Amino acid sequence: MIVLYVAIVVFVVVEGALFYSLFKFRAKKNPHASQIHGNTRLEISWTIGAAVILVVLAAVTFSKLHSITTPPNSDADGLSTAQGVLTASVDEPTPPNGKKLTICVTGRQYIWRYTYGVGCKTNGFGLPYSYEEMVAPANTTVVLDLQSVDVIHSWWIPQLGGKADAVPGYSNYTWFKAPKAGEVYIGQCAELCGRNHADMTARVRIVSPADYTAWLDKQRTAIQTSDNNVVRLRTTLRADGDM
Ligand SMILES: [Cu+2]
Repeated sequence: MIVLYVAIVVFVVVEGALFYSLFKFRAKKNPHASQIHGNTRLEISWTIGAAVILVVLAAVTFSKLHSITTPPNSDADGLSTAQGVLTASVDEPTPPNGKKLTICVTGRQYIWRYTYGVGCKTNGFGLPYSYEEMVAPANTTVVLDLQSVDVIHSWWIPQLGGKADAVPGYSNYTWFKAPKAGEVYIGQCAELCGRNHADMTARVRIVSPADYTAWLDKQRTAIQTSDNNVVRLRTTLRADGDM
């Protein structure tokens, strides 16, 4: 926005001078164009003016860079268990107070999987996970560790930040802090990843920290129940000689 405002001022001044000159010195009234030599004072001032604008924009950019690469702390009413679980990763972005919720986002043809509570380098076995829809607590700094198990995908929820590639064998990081429970943000894979690339959508549902904890428990139980059912089915099939 700062760049836009500066650009608007420059645009209005330049275009204003152009139209003023077109009108004031139009050929009908000035059949013989006057030949004037450079105006030293004018030339020096617009050179200095342009340089000052550049310096200001560079200063603003560098002062903001930190907030792009370093996530902010979670709010006081955020998820209290976002304790910054120790990971082996040294490049995972962490808020100044070290507390965050890490979610491993795995891209695969053609769906996103979310493992809650760890980065992708840690074995997330036994942890709750979900596909397609991510559930995240409000007012909490959520750091996403992005990876892929097949081809390159790209995580993109426009309202939660820029695109970040999910690459096999390599972690990319991004983060967001959503302010309001009840919001649903939608996005899609932004890297052509195969035949059903267009179907690879993603959704992030923001809930209150309490609802998040409750949802995690429910998800954990549901996964455990399904796993038990599979084991039981397998045992039955094996006993019947069908497997
Ligand atoms: Cu994809």
